[in-house]
Amino acid sequence: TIYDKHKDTFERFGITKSGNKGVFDGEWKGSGPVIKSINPVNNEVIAEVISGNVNDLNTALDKVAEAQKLWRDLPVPKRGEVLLAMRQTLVENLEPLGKVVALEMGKILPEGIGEIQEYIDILEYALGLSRMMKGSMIPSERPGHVMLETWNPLGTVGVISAFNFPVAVYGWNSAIALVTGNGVLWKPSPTTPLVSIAVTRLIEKTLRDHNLPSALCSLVTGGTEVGSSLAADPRAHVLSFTGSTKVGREVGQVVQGRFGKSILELGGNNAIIVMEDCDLDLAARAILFAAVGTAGQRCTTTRRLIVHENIYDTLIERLIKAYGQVKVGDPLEEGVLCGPLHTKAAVSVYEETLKKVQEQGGKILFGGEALGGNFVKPTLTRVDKNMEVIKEEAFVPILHTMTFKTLDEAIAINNNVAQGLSSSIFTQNPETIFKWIGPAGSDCGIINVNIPTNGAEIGGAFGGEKATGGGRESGSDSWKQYCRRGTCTINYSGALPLAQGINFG
Ligand code: UN1
Repeated sequence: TIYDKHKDTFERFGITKSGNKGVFDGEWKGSGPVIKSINPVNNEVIAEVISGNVNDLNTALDKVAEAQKLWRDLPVPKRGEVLLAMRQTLVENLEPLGKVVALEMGKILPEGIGEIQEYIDILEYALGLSRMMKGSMIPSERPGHVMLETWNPLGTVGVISAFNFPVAVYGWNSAIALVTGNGVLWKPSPTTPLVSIAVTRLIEKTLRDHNLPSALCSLVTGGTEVGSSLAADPRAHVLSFTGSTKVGREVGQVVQGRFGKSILELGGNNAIIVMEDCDLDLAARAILFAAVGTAGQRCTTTRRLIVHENIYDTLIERLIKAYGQVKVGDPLEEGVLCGPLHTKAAVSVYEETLKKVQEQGGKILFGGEALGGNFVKPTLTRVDKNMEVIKEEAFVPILHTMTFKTLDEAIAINNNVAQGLSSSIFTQNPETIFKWIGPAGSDCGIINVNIPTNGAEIGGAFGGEKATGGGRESGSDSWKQYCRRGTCTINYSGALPLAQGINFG
């Protein structure tokens, strides 16, 4: 079996074939239904996990809150030291963890490892932040007064993550939540429980080694019931949700309804614009990674290709050649660039999307076949910019191509979808670049030039506008969302001058 074949890797993280406990709140437990982790290569069960239920969640939320009371009092650089130790553990487990991601999610091994690397990177970022998380002093209009801005933890950050980045998204959220002094409650995708157990075990050990309550980073695997309860629970002061726009809209409203703070990372419908003056070779290589990487299952995957009409034929010819060389297969096999789709259901999405393309008058230029099991052939279509099918996000490796005549038209096409996550333009012209990143340019949260739409670094704020939800995670000043901002006005004058010069009695 697949478990036996990779027994050493699983045993390293204490994962057995059955009876794994899917809840951690300082202790390993689980009283919910048994869930199966399935290998997308052949849909064989890898291992079984006893997931959590709403009761488990209830207890865990209390445990996190208790642990956070200790954690919040640690000087921030001391928190940084703990994050540094977490980083070390991940470095030591980089490859085996990446392998568990590949086995359970289905992405190729280099991308599985890359995802752990993202977690390592954000821990380094958070370590730096632990020495730089400064507030500010603001000039007061009153004599003998000082105004300060302080940043304190909010309490508990609930993280609901998706199957496609089962580790990195937790990494971004937990590293920043921890350095800012919060506790974390993680509800991973029900289809990737093993890697969340593996990661939690490593974090548990690090916290214990530092004599800290390990419930600080708790885990409750489970389904919709657990997710909905977490969203509705006022003990989750921040709720960071990654998933579909449909579910995200509900989650956002529930969290808003209790005046919690939500960070939403929802669907994308990312485009690349290819200008006539670009380096075509570079563009073709970038497009291949952007559209085929992770079998089209990144929220940042390029789904629409907007090409200047004069170079369309040349570029498509190159892409067809490049697509022809993509090896589809077992994600652990060397040389394979495109693994299986995560679930069998995604194969239907692939087929239905292509059916719609044809019904709406589009054509398939390359691919278009399901290859059995969860495997599909990465596909290029020719569409018209007004077709309905290209307005939806299909989480599969289909790239819709279309032409444009002017830059304004290309930008309008880029912006003419509900989603607003990532975008990129290929050009060598500075005027084009600055228009693209300016007020009349891309309306996305991520606005690239001469690189793919996917594969963002952790240093910037990650997230998007419109139906993507508006949240920003990872670098830049995203950490502020995990904090309670205090505006403090301190009077040391001995008198009581009121603001705005008001005279009161
Ligand atoms: C996601 O697909 O949910 O920019 C996250 C990227 C990765 C993160 C993707 N760093 O493609």
